[in-house]
Amino acid sequence: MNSIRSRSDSVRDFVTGRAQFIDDIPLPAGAFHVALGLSEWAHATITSMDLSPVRQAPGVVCVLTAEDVPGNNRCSQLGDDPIFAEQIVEYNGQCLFAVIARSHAAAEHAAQLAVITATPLLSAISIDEATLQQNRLVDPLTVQRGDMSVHTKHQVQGSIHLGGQEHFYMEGQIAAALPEANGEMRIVASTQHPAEVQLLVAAMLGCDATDVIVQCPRLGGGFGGKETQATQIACIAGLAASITGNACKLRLSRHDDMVLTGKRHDMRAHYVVGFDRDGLVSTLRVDLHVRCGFSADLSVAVCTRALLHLDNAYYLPNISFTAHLWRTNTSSATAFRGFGAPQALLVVESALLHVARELQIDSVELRARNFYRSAPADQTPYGMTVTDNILQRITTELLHSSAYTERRRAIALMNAAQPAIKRGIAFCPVKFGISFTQTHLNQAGALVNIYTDGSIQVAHGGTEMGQGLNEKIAAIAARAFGVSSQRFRVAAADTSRVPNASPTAASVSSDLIGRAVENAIVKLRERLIRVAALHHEMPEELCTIEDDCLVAGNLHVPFDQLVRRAYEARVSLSATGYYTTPEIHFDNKAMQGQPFYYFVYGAAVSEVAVDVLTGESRVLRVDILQDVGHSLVPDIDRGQIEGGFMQGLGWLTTESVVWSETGRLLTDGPDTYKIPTSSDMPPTFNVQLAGWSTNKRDTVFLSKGIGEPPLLLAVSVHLAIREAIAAVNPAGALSLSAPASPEAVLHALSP
Ligand code: MTE
Ligand code: LUZ
Ligand code: MOS
Repeated sequence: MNSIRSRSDSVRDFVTGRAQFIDDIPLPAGAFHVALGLSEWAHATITSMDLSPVRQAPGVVCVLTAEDVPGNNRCSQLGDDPIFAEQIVEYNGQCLFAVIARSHAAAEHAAQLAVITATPLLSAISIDEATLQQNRLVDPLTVQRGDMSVHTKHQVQGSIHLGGQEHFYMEGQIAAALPEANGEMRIVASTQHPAEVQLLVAAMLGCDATDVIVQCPRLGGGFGGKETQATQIACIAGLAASITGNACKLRLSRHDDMVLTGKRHDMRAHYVVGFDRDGLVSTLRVDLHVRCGFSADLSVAVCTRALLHLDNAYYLPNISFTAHLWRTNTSSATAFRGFGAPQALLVVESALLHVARELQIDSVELRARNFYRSAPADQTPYGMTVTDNILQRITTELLHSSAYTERRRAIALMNAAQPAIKRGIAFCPVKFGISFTQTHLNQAGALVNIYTDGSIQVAHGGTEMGQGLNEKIAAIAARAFGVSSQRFRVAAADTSRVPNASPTAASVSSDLIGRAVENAIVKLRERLIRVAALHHEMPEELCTIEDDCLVAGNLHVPFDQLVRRAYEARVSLSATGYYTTPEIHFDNKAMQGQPFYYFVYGAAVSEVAVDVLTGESRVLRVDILQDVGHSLVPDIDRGQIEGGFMQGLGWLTTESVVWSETGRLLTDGPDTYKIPTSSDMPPTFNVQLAGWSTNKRDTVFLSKGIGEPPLLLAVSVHLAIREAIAAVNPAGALSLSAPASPEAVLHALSP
């Protein structure tokens, strides 16, 4: 069979440049293009908006503002994200109006011609300003356990600043809207959450969800940046199409994408850690001060996941973790791979580094002493028992395969002899919780259709963004059915095929969707076997499907024939599947429960060289040992580990998000914002899957989610840079901020 498969075909298409993204899809002749007019004030009352120069510009069809929205002028379920700002603008870059024109260039040109006046209001750009103004988004979130007043022999404290991160997906935010002859509005969008786009486009148009169909063929990367914030783009394209009755496309320029949409949450963190002579941590207090931007978006969920990862791999008997969510006049910080957990990890690992330095204990030894162990040292601060910890074995194997101890010794000698270039080596373990912490999101549906030629279509509500979901789903479907993966075509996400899907996020998609697809396939398999058993007068227990055949005793019937027989016997060849994660529950107020179905574990050892004269650093070697349970598709998992690590490396070394004091984003293009390139890959990069690992939970073929956890491994690089700095200035190394830019490194080096 020669059907198109998901990844095998995508890979070829990516490499040859033939893969179609939304901007490549031909639109009906005469389609219009949309561009946005953005605020230049961080916080202001708009006093006048003269759009006549925009309307009169060549090629312009019309201009849209809040007044043109027939329904709800909101693009978030919480309701605090206007599609178009009304009287007040809340950040520099916020959308004020949209221009519809006959060409993309005409729309972009006209969008610059508005004459707007405004009266500035008091603004809070930085976390410090928001703190001074007590500009809280919500009350602080806290997780607490034990007694923080217990006496500890030693105590140290410190502060660290962690920067944000721009998603820099290759395909920027884009949506096309096509009014259908029957009155439906079809939206083709680069979104991780088609179902939410459907709901909010319908609310915006003042129609029902059944009147809107959202499709997502693929994304050229999402990384969390299209979990909620693709919705505004789709709403504006939908409004333009509804008002003009014509197909309309909105593709943001990279500049507009960067200033309009939110990024990873940056934070200022403070820790106080109490410990005994052996380095066993007894108390840990952490305060996270978080820049959330102008609206709530996913900030509460992000901060919740941050608090639930401040323990990382360690049993910390007495803790008090607080997140302060500050509202600022900047774009609304949003989901980004790891969802608060990477920030939390850097904070707790900084605290442990501090303890190791204070006691002069090797930091690997110190970490291992504090690992989760057997009861009662298997209790997380949020009341969940860690039952699947494999970090001891991962640590032992990785230290051995990376020759950590020998290299550490050699580096100490090298540093003593070398004044200008200092090396550092560091180990970092990662434990990452899998499941949405909003328990209700842990559900998925699927639709499996067998056609009478024996080919099979699998539809699900997830989106393919390069993480290889569709290839994994095809592999799961083939295994569950007992037929070859060549038979399957995994359909593009479409809200009219599988409704009410959760966002493709939290690394759970292969778990949830895989099980939903399996559930549908079990039904179809049973039906086919019943048909065969009746036909061949065999007991059902003796019939099975394997290797593309029905097998019953000595009988082998090709799958196509079996399907044909079932069709003639008038048996349905279509089934839906559904899955919800069992056992999990979480009380978001008390911050207690079992929010995660299981944990994914991994560890990295990274070695860096730091030029103490320029502050530049370079990663020389990285060794990773990563748990993926039973890998569904090892090549994909390896790609996720390498890619996730590199994305984390960028966050912690070269990527700086900088706003001016007046709230203008200064890093608004690739010239000022530096993501890693292929030349930043560590020259030695050893990635091993822990092939012996399994999943103690009943996940699909005992696999584990892998999309986000490897990003956290890059914390080892930040720790290694601090080890190198410590060879010059031990105290400065502790407070190195992230990213470890040359400026930050020089600052940490200076006494
Ligand atoms: N990999 C690629 N190539 N592109 C992406 O956009 N997103 C990441 C991760 N890996 C992403 C990626 C994020 S943020 C998540 S949550 C997961 O993929 C989502 O997909 P999954 O649930 O199938 O793992
Ligand atoms: N999105 C979300 C996420 O809504 N809830 C989560 O818990 C989550 N975790 C990771 C990434 N995205
Ligand atoms: Mo990923 S941050 O859950 O989209």
